[in-house]
Amino acid sequence: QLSIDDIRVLCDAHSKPLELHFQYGTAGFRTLGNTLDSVLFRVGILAGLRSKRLDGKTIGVMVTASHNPEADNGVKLVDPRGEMLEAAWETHATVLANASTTDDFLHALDLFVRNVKIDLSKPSRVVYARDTRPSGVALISSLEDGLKAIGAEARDAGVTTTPILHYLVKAINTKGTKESYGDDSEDGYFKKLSDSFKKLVAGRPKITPLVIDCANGVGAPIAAKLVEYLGESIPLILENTSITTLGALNNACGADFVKTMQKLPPSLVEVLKPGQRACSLDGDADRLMYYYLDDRGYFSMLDGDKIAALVAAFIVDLVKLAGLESTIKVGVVQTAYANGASTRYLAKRLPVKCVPTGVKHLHHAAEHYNIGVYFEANGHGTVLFSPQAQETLANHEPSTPAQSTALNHLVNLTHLINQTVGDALSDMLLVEVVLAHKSYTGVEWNSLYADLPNRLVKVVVSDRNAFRTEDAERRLISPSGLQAKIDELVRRYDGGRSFVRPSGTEDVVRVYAEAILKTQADELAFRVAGLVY
Ligand code: 16G
Ligand code: ZN
Repeated sequence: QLSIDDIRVLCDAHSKPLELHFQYGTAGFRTLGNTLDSVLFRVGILAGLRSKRLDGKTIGVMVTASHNPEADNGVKLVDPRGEMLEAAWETHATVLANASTTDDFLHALDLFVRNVKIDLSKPSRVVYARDTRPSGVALISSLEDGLKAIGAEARDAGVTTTPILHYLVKAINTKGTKESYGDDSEDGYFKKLSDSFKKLVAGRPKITPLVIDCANGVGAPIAAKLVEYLGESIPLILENTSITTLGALNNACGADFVKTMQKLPPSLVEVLKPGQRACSLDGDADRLMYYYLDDRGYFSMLDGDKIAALVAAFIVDLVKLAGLESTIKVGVVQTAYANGASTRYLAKRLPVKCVPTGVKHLHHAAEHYNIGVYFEANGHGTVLFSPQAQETLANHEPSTPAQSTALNHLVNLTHLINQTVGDALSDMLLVEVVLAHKSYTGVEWNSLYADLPNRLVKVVVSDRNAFRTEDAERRLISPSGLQAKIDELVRRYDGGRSFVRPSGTEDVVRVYAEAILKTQADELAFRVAGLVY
């Protein structure tokens, strides 16, 4: 039973800084790590209540700020099926985080418990983890106080990646059922990935060494463990593994650096050889960027769009080969940031849908297909197999050896892919499987289509909320008249496309433009930015 006195005492010890306002946004709560003590305590209570509301199912809590600078930190909740927190609770989280005093908080809590009809006598279970950020240690202990205050049964998953935490949540909640997602341990995760990977590349030519930029984050120790499980099946060279060097995390390395700078992390200049593949993880290992140096040493980047193109085309082919073309429909989900050339490439092969930015939008749209492939250009993405698709794969009787092989590959892909959320390490192995099957080097993969030159700029405006969009953020509905002016500009550029949207994570408006020529894409972006400003 809930003891208000216990909560009060602990809450007093985690008081909210008066001047700060917190918001549960697309990436949970995220701001400077040393301001988040009260938020973590309250999130502990909220996670316990969410579990009670869902009849004692296990809820996940991840402490991370992903690709952000080292001083930032954040926290997000994971629902029982391993998915992002239900949207309505994002609002509850924001309200509770902003109650200014202990009394206000207890009052808000009481109101919330009654409104949402939470039966406090139900059990509550929470599993939590953090990335390698120095502020994480203290934040975890604030979280633990919150879990203690609500009487939750707590399980510490230690220092691990965001996708492993999502995996654990799903594995715990499906344990002992026929939907079992795997053993609910890191070991279970590594075994699941490495066993399916080995089956998928069996009989293929030896894979050439792959360099992994671990962003000096949690991907480093986790990739090091994965290496042990993968054995000889793929040679991995781990770089940027300094997780205890202050200031190193995401600094001039990692997936976000590569995507925004469109260049090699300086730390890899001496490491990467012409022709060799490399990839970068971000600070919590849920984003992935590939790249290589060509024979002349020029850098080429293979982003989330290129991964989507590679993977979707491979899966479509396997479904055909397995004789399941008419029963299993494959589709792709992208955002407005997807390079126009990738959309054209994909749309020739399968249905493509565009949704607003943010993993929850992509994930939900992908659930509408039998097999849904979703990737953001920034490298976050995964593939979802619907329950019916998995059932079909399990029960289909192949009529030829070729069908049987394709069917096996598809089944193994359902194990290799972390279907709960984008997972850089799982996605990396997926890419390696496709490259091995196609006998592609980075060059051949890159030539599936040529990226249209593009430019992203951010504009500081007095009120970003004045910018409202429609059509999956591709058009503005306000400020009035602005979209017509953008259209008028875009018409003057060969292959021109541009859109403006308010950021969900920073107090800015983002302008994206692409055109046939690099100079034109730059010019279009800056002229549209001029309209916005
Ligand atoms: C968040 C989103 C990411 C999106 C980014 C856009 C999740 C887990 N993360 O990091 O998917 O690409 O925001 O940021 O949903 P922006 O709104 O500032 O452009
Ligand atoms: Zn991340």
